[in-house]
Amino acid sequence: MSQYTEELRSTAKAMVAPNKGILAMDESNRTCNKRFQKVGIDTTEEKRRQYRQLLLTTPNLGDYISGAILYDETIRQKTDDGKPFTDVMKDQGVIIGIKVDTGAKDLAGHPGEKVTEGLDGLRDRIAEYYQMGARFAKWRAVITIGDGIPTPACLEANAHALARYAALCQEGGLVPIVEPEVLIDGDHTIDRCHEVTNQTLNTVFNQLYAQGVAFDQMVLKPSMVIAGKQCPQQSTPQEVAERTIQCLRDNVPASVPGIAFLSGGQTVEQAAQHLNIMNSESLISQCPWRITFSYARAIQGPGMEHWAGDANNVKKAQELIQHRAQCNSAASMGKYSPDMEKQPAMA
Ligand code: 5MM
Repeated sequence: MSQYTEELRSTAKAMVAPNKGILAMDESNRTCNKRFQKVGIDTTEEKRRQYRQLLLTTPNLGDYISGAILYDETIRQKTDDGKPFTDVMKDQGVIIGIKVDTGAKDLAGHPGEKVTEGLDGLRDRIAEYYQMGARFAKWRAVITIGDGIPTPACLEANAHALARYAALCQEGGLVPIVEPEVLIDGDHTIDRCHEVTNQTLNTVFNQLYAQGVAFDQMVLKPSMVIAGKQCPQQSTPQEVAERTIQCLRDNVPASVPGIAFLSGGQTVEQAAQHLNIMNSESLISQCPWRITFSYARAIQGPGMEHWAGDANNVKKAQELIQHRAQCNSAASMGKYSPDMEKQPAMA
C-alpha cells in the first residue's frame, strides 16, 4: 500500500463509472494540426486553444464523460475569460487526465516498427501534473501488422516501456491508462488481428506484472479485434464484438476495473455499435470488468468538422460533440440503437 493506493483505486473506478467513458483530446500538436488541416482550420496555438475550450465547455459534458485526456499544451491553457481549463473540468465533474508519452519513434533495427518514448524525466513530470490537478495519465504504444511484423522485439520494447510508465504513474498518484494500439491499417484478416492482439496483451500484462503494477489501479485502453481497413473480407459487428471479448477474457486480469477502447479510425457509428454489442447481456455477462470508451475521433469528428474554426459554429458543434458522447454513453450500457443517430439535440 502506498499513500495513493485508495485514491488510485477510487479514481480508476470513477473513470469507468456506469454511463460514462473517457474523452481523448490529447492529440499532440502535430496530430491536432493534421486533423485541423483536413477541415481547413488554421494550425495555430490559438485555434487549438479555442477548439479545446469548445470541447471542455460543452454543456453537461460530465453526464457522459468521466474524464478527459489533455496534452501538455492544453493543461496549461485558459478560456477566453481567463479560467484555467483544469477549473472548467472540475466544474463539469470531469477528471483531469494527461498524455505523458512523447510519441512513437522508429524502432532501431526494425523497419516498419515503432517504440513509444517518454520515460526520461517522467517522475518529475508526473509530480508537476499531479500538482496541476491531474489524476490519471495515458501512454500509447503503436503496433503495426505487416509482413513479418510485429516482431517479439517490438512487442517487448513497447510493453516494457508501458509497464515502467504505469509503475511511475502509480508511484506518483496518477492512474495509468495503458494503451497498446494494434493499428487497423493494412489488409490483414480478423484472424491475424486476433493473433497479434493476443500476443500484444499477453506481453503487456506480463511486463505490468514484472514491474509490480497494481492491476486494480489502472485502466486498459486497447484496440478492437477487427479486420484491416484494406482487407477484402470485412468483419461483421457481431464478429468484432465476440472476438474482442474473447481476446480480453484470455488476457486481462479480473482485478482491472475497466477497459476503455480507442476508436482507431472506425466510423462514429461503427465505434458506437461495436461497443454496444460488447455490452449486450450475452457478452458483458462473461466479463469481470466494465467496458466503455476512450474515443477521440469517434467523439470529436463531426463537431470539429462543423466548427471549422468559426466562432459562429460553436453552439452547433457542441451539440454534435454532446450527441456523440451521449451515443457512446448509451453504448457503454448496451442501450445504443442506430435510431439515436437521428436525434442530435442538446440536453
Ligand atoms: C489511438 O489514438 C487515441 C484514441 O483516439 P481514437 O479514438 O481517435 O483512435 C488518442 O488518444 C491518441 O493517442 C491521441 O490522439 C494522441 O495521438 P498522438 O499521435 O498525437 O500522440
